[in-house]
Amino acid sequence: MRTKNALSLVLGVVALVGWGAVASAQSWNPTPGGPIFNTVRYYSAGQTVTLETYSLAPATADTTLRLFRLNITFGIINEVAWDGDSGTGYASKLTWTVPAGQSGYYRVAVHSFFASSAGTFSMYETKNGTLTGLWTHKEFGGAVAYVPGVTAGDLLQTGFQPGLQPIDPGALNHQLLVLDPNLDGVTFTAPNGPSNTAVVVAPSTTSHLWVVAGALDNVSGPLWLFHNDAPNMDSDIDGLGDNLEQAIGTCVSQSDTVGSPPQTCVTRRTKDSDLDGISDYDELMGVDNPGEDLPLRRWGASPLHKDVFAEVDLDPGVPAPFVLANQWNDAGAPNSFATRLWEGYNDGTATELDNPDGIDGIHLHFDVKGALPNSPWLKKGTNEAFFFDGGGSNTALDVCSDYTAMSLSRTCDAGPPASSRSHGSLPCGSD
Ligand SMILES: [Ca+2]
Ligand SMILES: [Ca+2]
Ligand SMILES: [Ca+2]
Ligand SMILES: [Ca+2]
Repeated sequence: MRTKNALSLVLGVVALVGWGAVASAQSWNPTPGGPIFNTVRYYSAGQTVTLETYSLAPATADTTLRLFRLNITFGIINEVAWDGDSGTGYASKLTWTVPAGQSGYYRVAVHSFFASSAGTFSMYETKNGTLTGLWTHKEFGGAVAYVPGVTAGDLLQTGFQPGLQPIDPGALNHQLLVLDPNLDGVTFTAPNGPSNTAVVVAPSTTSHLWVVAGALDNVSGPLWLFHNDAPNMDSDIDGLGDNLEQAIGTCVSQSDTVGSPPQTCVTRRTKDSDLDGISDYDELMGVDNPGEDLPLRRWGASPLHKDVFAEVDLDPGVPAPFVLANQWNDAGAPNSFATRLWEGYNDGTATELDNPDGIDGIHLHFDVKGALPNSPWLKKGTNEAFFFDGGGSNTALDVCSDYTAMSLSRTCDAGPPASSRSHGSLPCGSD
């Protein structure tokens, strides 16, 4: 019951290569088209379990059905059965008898290999012929990447679609299902990484793995999958593996070069290839400190281009906040504060600014979350890389009070009581 699916997978990979989704051997840009549906069930030894999908829609929808035995922590999984097309049409059906001693929790997963075969399905479950479960009109999706040359310990981790243009923000809340060369499932994870990305540690060294990426929300857009070899080879100890950095063009080590014309990385901090003060890792994977979850790539950061992130806070002392609000309008609003600032930062050439990607200007990104509450004029617009919700902006008064309460040493330049802090050069801000 596996042959049809294996065949469609091979054909699909040919199609993947054909439309260029395989960007390199270290990164891929799949569009999941939906979530990897999964649910946990309890099965008892001796029971014969049947699961079958049906009523697939649209006509191109093609389920793959998998059954995993869970360990007590629901983490490490062992696939006990899977099926591609044994149901009606492209639907799936499997029957499995629980062996002696294997009573316990099992995960049932339904996915596609390509966005083009995602859709909705219904499914029933029987135990010894008695109907015990029914799911109707559930979404499923998933897109596959072929990951060659995997060493045990390597990280397979998702990232966001870069938000450099007014575009679909891409898939959010990522899932990863890892399959071995025989297409057997070896591990599955719901969002477990920074900003609800997904990270899987390769369990063993192998010629290749198949990785199915899913997305719980905002399913229309793509995500990125990175094969990060850092745990095995990271010469500059920045959290990005040598092979990954080689592929994306950032500094691998001090003997490396970056940009065009090539410049030696000796004069650069190899952990910060574009010398903008944000590390290569943070620009690609985001910041994941306690209480600080910053998907910088989604907000437009590039490890090969200078970026400035500015938090916009409201000074409650301004007598007419709406005047200020009117100045923080959407990108491109003529002569607004935001646009004038953006134009100033966008002035220099790539050579003058030493941007490794060869693109002029410094990219300026504004965190405007809550800076101007209830303002009818403030809009984030469609370009999240210009205006984004970093979750940290506020009125300057509140933020400074927070810092005082938290006994942090960072100085503030606004808000009472003045006696409790010095007037420093840093503006108030929580991120
Ligand atoms: Ca590195
Ligand atoms: Ca680096
Ligand atoms: Ca940087
Ligand atoms: Ca940058």
